[in-house]
This record gives sequence, structure tokens and C-alpha cells, in this order.
Amino acid sequence: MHSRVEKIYKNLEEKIDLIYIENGSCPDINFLYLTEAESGIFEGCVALAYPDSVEIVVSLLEEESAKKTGKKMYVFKKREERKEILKKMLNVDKIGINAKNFSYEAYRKLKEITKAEIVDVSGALSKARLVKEKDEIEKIKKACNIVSEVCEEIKSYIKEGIKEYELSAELTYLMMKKGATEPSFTNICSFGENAAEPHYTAGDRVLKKGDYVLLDFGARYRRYISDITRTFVYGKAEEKQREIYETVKKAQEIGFENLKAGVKGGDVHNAVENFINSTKYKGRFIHALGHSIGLLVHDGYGLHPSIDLTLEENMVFTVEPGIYIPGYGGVRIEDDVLIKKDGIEILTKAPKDFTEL
Ligand SMILES: [Mn+2]
Repeated sequence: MHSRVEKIYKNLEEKIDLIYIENGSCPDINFLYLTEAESGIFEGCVALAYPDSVEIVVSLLEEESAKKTGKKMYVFKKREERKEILKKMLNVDKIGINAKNFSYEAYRKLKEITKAEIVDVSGALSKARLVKEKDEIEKIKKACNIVSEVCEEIKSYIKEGIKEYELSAELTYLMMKKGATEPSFTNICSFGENAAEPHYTAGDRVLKKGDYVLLDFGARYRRYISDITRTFVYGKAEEKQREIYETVKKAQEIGFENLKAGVKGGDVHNAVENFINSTKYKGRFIHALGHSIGLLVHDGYGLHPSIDLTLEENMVFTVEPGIYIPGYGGVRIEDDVLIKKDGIEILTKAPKDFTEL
């Protein structure tokens, strides 16, 4: 039995013959989930998930990468061959697709080669990916160890005059030296007032004494990712900078205390938001408490009242409260946690006592 397809099929509301995952120019993350391929790009390739197995249709270019998955595979040299292989495989009654990542053009072409009824199974796919298996947790833990170490080592590069993009480059270099295949997203590296912009893109701002230094970055390790944020002050901090930091730190602790299997993600967000709103920084926490991670950085679900989700063991989320004050700066502290029966395991272990560098 194939545990991943088993999980996906359990989530389905209707009976289907197979799930058709097609990679366009932008690969579908479910292709990697189903094949467990750790190497390869697989543009234009297809994975078919049956109730008890996964088969792949790959180009000659990807044959060597595909072989390593051990899955039954069909190799095509030309587009025409690909079409013929798929025509035979799709001679069934009902197929599921990931409509969330399926272009209109791909849909039109699919209709040309099959008479099957096509239904959207994107919900069943993302729900299956939400609860991690042992090997997935091991990879996420390794990705978390990489960024935890980098949080410590990067401190020696935080010197007067360095530019945001220069510090960002050091983050990437340190992660990759430790075995990351790439950063899991564009590093957020903001100084001073720029830290008030949660998804800031590093620019040429030069570090000055008294600046906040906000670093939000992640490592990808064998496809799985981590996501961490630490905020420091360069030089001597103002009292207000310390106060904001301690408020965010306390908010994160409230999040940690409330997280466990069986609770609603939205309730945990509310507990944290209510705390911040009880301080003078009311209204300055402006995003969800966290998001699921895995093969993607934002892997489909959030810890927010707009998302109806009851937490289960072996889900992995970020917990990242923040306070943002436009024109002044901001603080975010983010860690990745594994949901357990009675609480959590914090996977990112970098220290987070208030730090003046
Ligand atoms: Mn995050």
C-alpha cells in the first residue's frame, strides 16, 4: 500500500479512477509529494495516483531522476508520444485534478485526450499533505536545524555599514554551506523602519546604530522547508524597542501554550491577538499567527479564525506574532512547531532573548 495515496483517497468525497497531476512550466507540488522525488525538475511530466499506487509519465530529460523514485514509469521522447501514453492511461470514467494549479489551457488539452468526467480534488490533496509522515518530519527538522544555526552565525556579519542585500546574501550562503539546496523563499532582511513592512524585499539600506535588524528566512532540505524569524537591535536599544520585543515574545509564548491536537487554529490566533490588543500596541498585529509548512512555505492552511481547522498530531505550523509600526520599525519572532497530542515540539531552536548586537 502507498500511504500517501491512501491518505488522499480517504479524503475524497466521491469515487474516482485516478488523480491526474500535470506539471506545467511551474511544477505542481503534489507531483513531488506523490513521487517523493528528491532530484529533478519534471517540467511537463505527469503523475497518476491510483488508490494503491503512483505511476509517472516523464520526458527523456528526466528519466534518470525519475528512476530513483522506484515508481512505475513511462518515458516519452516527443510530445506526440506523451499524448498517446496519456490517452491510454486516461481511458477511464472519472479523474481528479488539482484545480488550484491547473491552467485553462492544460484543462482544454486534457479534454482533448479523455472523455472522463473531471473533478477537482485539490482539497483532498492539501489535506493529506497537512499531516506529516515520519520521513517528512525528519526532513523538516533538518531544515529547522540549518536555520537555527544560521541565526547564531549571522550575528558576526551584522556590522555598521552593511547593506540589507549584503546581509541577505550571507544568510543564503550560510544556509547552503550547511546543506540547504536553496533558500525556501526570498530572504526578508530589513533594517530600522523597514522592519515595519512584514514582507519587505531587501534593498540598499545601510545598517546604523540603534536599528532593528529583522531576518525572516528559511532553508529547503530534500524538498522540505523551514521558516524562522529573529529580530535584533544593532547597538544600544531604546526602551520602546525592548518593550515591543518583549510583548511579541510573550505573545508567542501564549501561542505555544495554547497549541495542541484538538484545538482550533483560529482560537489560538485569537488568544494571541487579544493579548496584543490588551497592550498599547493594539491593532499592530496585522497577519495570521502562522501557516502550515512542508513542501511549500505556505502549505495551504493558516492559524487564523477565517480558516476552520482543528489541529491534529503531526501537523507542522509556524508561530509568528509580530508588531509593526510604520515609520518606526517592527518585531516578529517566528518558530516552527510540530503539533503533538498534549502540546508542541518546537523545531527551530535558535535563542530569542532580547539581543543588542
Ligand atoms: Mn512564515
